[in-house]
Amino acid sequence: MANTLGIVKPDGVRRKLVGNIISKIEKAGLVIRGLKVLKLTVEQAEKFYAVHEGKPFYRSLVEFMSSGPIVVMVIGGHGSIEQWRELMGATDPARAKYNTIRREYGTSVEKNVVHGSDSEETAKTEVAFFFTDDEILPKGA
Ligand code: IDP
Ligand code: MG
Repeated sequence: MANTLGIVKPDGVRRKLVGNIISKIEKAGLVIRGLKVLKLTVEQAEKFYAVHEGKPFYRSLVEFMSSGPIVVMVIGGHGSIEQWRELMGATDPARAKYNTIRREYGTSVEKNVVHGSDSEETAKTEVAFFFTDDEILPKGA
């Protein structure tokens, strides 16, 4: 029952998709245990995506992710990591399954509306990147 990190990226916030995305999460039986609106500095975006440093899309990704407000969420519930990745769909919206968020709303590989941690390990570090323990609702709260 691990928590995972979800982000509505700047394109999703700009297009007012936040409510819709949260609704999909709750309808899937997952639980919002933490929620914030914030704007990343370039330095914060570089650090968050450090694993992609050196890749051809890194500079543009960092610029995009720091271009406007984002919504960061701690998502909990049974199988939250896999379930949230499933709801999001594949990285490239054109290849994502129908009825996934990225397929429905994504406009490019980069501007794909949402982020989700990809393993228990990254979920832990990514949640801690944005939330202290006392900012996250405990299970059963
Ligand atoms: P993920 O978000 O599905 O886990 P990652 O490979 O971890 O995908 O890439 C992180 C983010 O970097 C993607 O969500 C997307 O915004 C961007 N990205 C990944 N691959 C490309 C690419 O080939 N071109 C442009 N942007 C990319
Ligand atoms: Mg990833």
